[in-house]
Amino acid sequence: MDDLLLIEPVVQRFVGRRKSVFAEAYDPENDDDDEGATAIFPKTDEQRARLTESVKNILLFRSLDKEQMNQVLDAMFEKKVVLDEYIIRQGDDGDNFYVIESGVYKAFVNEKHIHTYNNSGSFGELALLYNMPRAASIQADSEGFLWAMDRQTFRRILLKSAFKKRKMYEKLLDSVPMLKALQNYERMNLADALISKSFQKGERIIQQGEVADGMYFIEDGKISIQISQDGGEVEISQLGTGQYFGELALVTHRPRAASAYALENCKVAFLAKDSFIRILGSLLDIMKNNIGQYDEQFQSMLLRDSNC
Ligand code: 1OR
Ligand code: 1OR
Repeated sequence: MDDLLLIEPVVQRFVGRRKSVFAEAYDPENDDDDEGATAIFPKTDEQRARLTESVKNILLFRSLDKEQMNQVLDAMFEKKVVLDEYIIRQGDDGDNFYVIESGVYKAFVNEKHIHTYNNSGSFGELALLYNMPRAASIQADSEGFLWAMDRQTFRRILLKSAFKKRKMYEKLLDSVPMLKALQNYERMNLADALISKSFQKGERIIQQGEVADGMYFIEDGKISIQISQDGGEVEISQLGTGQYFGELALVTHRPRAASAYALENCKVAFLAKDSFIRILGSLLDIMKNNIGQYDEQFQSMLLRDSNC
């Protein structure tokens, strides 16, 4: 019973829908849990190659520089996993962060299956980032190999950069209506994946007809969407802060349907195609619905123009 009382508030924080977990009073700058020397685990070339491959797509590592990345690679150690083994138990203190090299792992909150990791990804970051008990249990559904990093090293290398990024995108992600449908945990992963880009007034961000590499959320500034017509380009819409563009080609698997220009100096957050598929997959229906409205908007635009 005592255990349950301990676990509930934690789970609530990360599984609740609309409550922001970014707005933590917790300040990593005032946390001295990140002191101490980093353990180094020597690796063969073959091990290092496997590890490098496993961490390639870990979103939390995206903001690390080369030196920090090397520290991460040095500090990780291999862990063999047997079928049905519990790697993490909900409510425990956090010891390690794990990156999956191989194997299938299931996540449970209060015994309810909430997620399956299939031979890729990572888990165990929440308890270490927020200094809280484990929010979920993770059990192996096959044999496998994990790469682990101890709590001190994780916090020393990753805490500040991860926090900075999650905080930075808090306002933006809160301002995009479509993203309200994401769970808090998914929104945090999205923050890890975003990359800020700036464009000067007049600069082209997307060119009609090109292959898509990702989509954009507007942090600040105005964007003009234009389509080619009679050898020139005509504006079909303008977008501002909190709106997004460049999702259409990713959803339809077709070339860019329009071009996008910065109408003033703009700041946008870019979400690469691979992260889009992983994180926003659950929003595909909402996006398709919004895309359906492009046609209606266009038709009413034509009608308006012909009435002028
Ligand atoms: P941790 O250190 O709390 C358990 O240990 C880990 O399970 C946790 O870090 C995450 O890495 C991982 N909500 C919370 N934690 C999750 C979730 C999750 N999925 C995986 N973990 N949700 C699933 C969202 C698809 C929300 C549950 C409703
Ligand atoms: P994309 O990946 O095709 C161009 O790259 C982006 O412009 C597109 O995703 C949308 O995000 C955005 N038709 C097509 N794309 C549009 C439209 C649009 N509006 C914004 N985009 N129409 C606008 C109607 C007002 C219909 C025109 C035929």
